[in-house]
Amino acid sequence: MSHGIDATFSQIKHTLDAATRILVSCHVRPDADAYGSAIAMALHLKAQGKEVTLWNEEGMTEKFRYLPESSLVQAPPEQGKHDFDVFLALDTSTKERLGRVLKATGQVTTWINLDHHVSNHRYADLNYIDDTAPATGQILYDYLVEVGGTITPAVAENLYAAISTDTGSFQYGKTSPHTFRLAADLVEKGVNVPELSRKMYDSYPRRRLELLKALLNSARFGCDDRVASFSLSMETAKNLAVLPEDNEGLIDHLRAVEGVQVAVFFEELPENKVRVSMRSKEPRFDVCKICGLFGGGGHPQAAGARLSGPLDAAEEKVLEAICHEVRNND
Ligand SMILES: [Mn+2]
Repeated sequence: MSHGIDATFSQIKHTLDAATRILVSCHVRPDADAYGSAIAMALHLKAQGKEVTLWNEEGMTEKFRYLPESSLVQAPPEQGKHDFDVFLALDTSTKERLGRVLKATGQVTTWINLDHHVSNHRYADLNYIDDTAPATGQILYDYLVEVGGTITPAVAENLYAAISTDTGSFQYGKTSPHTFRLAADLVEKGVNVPELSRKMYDSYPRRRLELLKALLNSARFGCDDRVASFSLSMETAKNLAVLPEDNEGLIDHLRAVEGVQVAVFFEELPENKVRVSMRSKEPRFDVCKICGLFGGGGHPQAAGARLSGPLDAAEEKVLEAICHEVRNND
């Protein structure tokens, strides 16, 4: 799967310096780390005078429009293929996770891949993968500091949103002293913490609460109450007019229960597919490994996979695999 090299920031900078047309992109079902990193990088490259295109399969979703300069994000065109000197993929562990962006991409001279997923396939010519970083936003911060890029207030807010959300508000295991120091630096560079936090965490549509009600009604506990799950059928999603981004973070309600080691969210998708998200409370229960059994990946404490339906059969299969893993790692 590996074609390219593990690159340094300075090799990446030299490649970007020599390029004119640069495509910046990030994974399908984007979160604030994907969008925030991509917008921050696009702003940096525009300031360098580059012709920057920023595509995500879904364009800009309603939920993340609070990110400064979010209108830079466009959906890829339905027709035609576009050539670029550099394709810069951020927070994206496999090429396939770029989705429809790939279809609109023609010739690319150099692929660059900056990411923090341990399961990254190193699919680019230049790969910079740091799985000790809690967010791709932190890697981007380190990059900008090393190459002497200017961190404007808009760049700072995008990076702060990326890091705050991917660390669960600076709580998860990979949150380091460096993470707190760079967050402080971003605040000095213009992040309005209360206002941005309100937009990130206290501005959900009521629809999301209705979805949570439905999900909690489907909650089940297994494996001696150490594995908690809930599921969303396409019928319920349709009845509540749920948008894909509405369910982000709801799984935390399951993980937050005392004694629960692994939380699981099952979502029925079209074409008899099921999307599974997992969160684990401790690194010894490695959900990236479990998701790997089903062709997925991610991080040891936050991972996902897609498998074939129907929903109830997928639930049984996955819950059994998780219980096995939990019991093996006591
Ligand atoms: Mn991330």
